Amino acid sequence: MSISEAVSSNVTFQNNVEERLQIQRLVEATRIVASSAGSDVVKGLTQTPKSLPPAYFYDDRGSELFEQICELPEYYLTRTETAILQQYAGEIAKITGVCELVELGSGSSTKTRILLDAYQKLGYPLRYLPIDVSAGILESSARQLLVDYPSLQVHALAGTYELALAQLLPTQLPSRMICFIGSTLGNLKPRECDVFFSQVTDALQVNEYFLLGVDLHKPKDILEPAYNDRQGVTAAFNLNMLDHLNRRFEGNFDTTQFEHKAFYNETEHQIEMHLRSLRSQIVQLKALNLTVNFALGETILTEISRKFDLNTIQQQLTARNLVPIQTWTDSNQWFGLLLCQLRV
Ligand code: AVJ
Repeated sequence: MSISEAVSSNVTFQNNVEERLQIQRLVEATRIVASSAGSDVVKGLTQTPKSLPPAYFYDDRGSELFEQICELPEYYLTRTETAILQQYAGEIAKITGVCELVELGSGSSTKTRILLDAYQKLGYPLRYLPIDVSAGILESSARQLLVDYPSLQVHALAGTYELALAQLLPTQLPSRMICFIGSTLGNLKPRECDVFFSQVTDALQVNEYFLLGVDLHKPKDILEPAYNDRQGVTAAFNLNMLDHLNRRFEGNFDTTQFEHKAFYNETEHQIEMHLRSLRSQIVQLKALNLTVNFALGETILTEISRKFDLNTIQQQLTARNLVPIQTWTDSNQWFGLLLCQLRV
């Protein structure tokens, strides 16, 4: 190939990336949401005990820190789920046939590549709709995917799951699979799970698919180190939520005056992550017109990470018409991957 040919094919290639990429910012496009932005923060910080929604972990910095968590030796979740996906992605693609992939909380889309590879291997057209609250990671990972998968079409949605699921257009391929991997379901309380499942079923046609990854029950001495890593990345991730609120809502949280606390609540089968105030202090969030008092030792619950029992979650999904047609797990039974199909 001559230099001029190489240059022009490169130009075509770049143009082609733009042609195959669409990014829609749901947060900014929707007026109702803009005006209520932060009301969940006000609600959480004015109630007792205090709490904050885990979605606020994921500004661009938080998404980077989460990527580092996934690599930690103590954080077995990503590694275990990746191995299950690597083993069964081909089977998943064969079962679903040609299908559009919608991913909730796509982040870096690293695990999604395993699925895309499987569909590509079968010669299927690739259409991917990543959804994430962090617009930065959404755009950079979409661009990288388009370079690596020359026939891929990406329609990225920046915003919350609720908003994105409610706004999905009819699929352009014969079927659709909504992917919710990584055990993010664990962030939802049981009642919130029910609401979420009905949002999923509303976004699917009968016989379409829901791929769910869940972290399973296991001993405390494996769970607790995964959320208290030796390098302190999880602590930085937890504390970054306060920095995020400072940036977003003109706040003055002093992150040196809070500490990370994570433990397994064995009765509820959930990891709880808290930020504990190291002194009595007053914090202001100007943009929200909010003043918050903290007592010494008072905590903010920033996340629950529920651990599931496979039989129970299968029954719950079936009760919501999301019938598990195939369930895979690793040899330790640490993590579960469920392929469900919407039935009437
Ligand atoms: C992305 C919600 C699955 O609960 O393990 C990692 C988030 N929090 N370390 C989890 C998280 C602390 C993670 N999820």
